[in-house]
Amino acid sequence: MSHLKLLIVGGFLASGKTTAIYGATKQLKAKGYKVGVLTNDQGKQQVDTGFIRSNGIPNEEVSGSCFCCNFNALATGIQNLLEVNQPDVIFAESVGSCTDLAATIINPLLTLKKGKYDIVLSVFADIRLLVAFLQEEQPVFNESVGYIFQKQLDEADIIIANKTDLLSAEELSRAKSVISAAYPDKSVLYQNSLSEDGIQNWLAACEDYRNSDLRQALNIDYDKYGAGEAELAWLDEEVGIITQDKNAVKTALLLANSIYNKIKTRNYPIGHLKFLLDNGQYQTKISFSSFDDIANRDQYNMEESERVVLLINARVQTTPKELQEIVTNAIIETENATAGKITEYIVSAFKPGYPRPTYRIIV
Ligand SMILES: Nc1nc2c(ncn2[C@@H]2O[C@H](COP(=O)(O)OP(=O)(O)O)[C@@H](O)[C@H]2O)c(=O)[nH]1
Ligand SMILES: [Mg+2]
Repeated sequence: MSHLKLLIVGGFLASGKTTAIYGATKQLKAKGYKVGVLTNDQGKQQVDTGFIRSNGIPNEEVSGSCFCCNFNALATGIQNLLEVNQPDVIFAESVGSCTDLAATIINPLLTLKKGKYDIVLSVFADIRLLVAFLQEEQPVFNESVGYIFQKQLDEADIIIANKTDLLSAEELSRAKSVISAAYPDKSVLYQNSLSEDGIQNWLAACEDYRNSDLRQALNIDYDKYGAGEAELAWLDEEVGIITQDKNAVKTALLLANSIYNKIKTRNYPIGHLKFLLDNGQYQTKISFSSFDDIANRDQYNMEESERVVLLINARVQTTPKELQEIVTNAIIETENATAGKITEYIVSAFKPGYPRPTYRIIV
């Protein structure tokens, strides 16, 4: 790699951005490259940041705002990674409900730091959600959320139709014809981000991509975009679980499942529902989405313990109040069912504000 690559990784909630970044950092490190990851969320306690750091990857976090609405924190994060670790490749994962990155991130970076690095915007989409969206099937999310999903893909340098392993060969071939017909001029990768080959292929596509020009800005209605953002309530919460008979991990998993089941029962579409489970020695990430009936756990070997801390990040199409009530009720029920003691430490439930980017550079 001749000079710094800044790989901006966008795309909808739970599309697989962090998974792909993690896989890519492993491959790059094995080849002797230095990497850094910028994580970002509007909440303050981020599962992704915990996950990246627990894997020993140099990290800077932008919290409390998306990259575009706090461009200076993004620029500082990049600078800090450069000064401390001199990475060859920096991955910057944007908030899953964020779009207009070409005009608000890439163009300002290219304008301020002319020629210093190559930028590639990869936009991930869960292939199942993408096909459902393009075929105008019963939408999973409401129209303004769908608007964000569409705008994200429209501005991609490279589209990653991800999680191909979850389709049969026949479904995949149908999906490919629907997607390529919708994006005839885009470079589209059909990817399984859990496989080394998939990640290798993505890195090769990013390496080959050369475009140092300012990007074409999206034609976007910020009122509609802001409405979509506000549809998805946010909850960040840290809970402590203490048990007497060493089954805090099991209790935490029961709690995670109970929260998921309560949201599902109410038919609230899930943007993401993810947990970072920490038993004092190890951390493991657990994710749910609207499609999955079972949780995806990124590691399965967590040892039982008397106490654990569970960090919860939820983005769900409902009100913050209801989301908070669901979690509180799940905690009470889990406590009653297990005799564990569950304490809510830090809770924050909100709707993101109107997106007001620091810069918007249009060509
Ligand atoms: N089967 C499958 N699961 C995936 C793939 N990529 C990501 N996932 C899972 O999708 C969930 C959300 O992934 P994550 O990387 O957190 O998504 P993000 O919100 O876009 O960063 C996790 O449970 C991942 O293990 C993939 O290619 N195939
Ligand atoms: Mg992520």
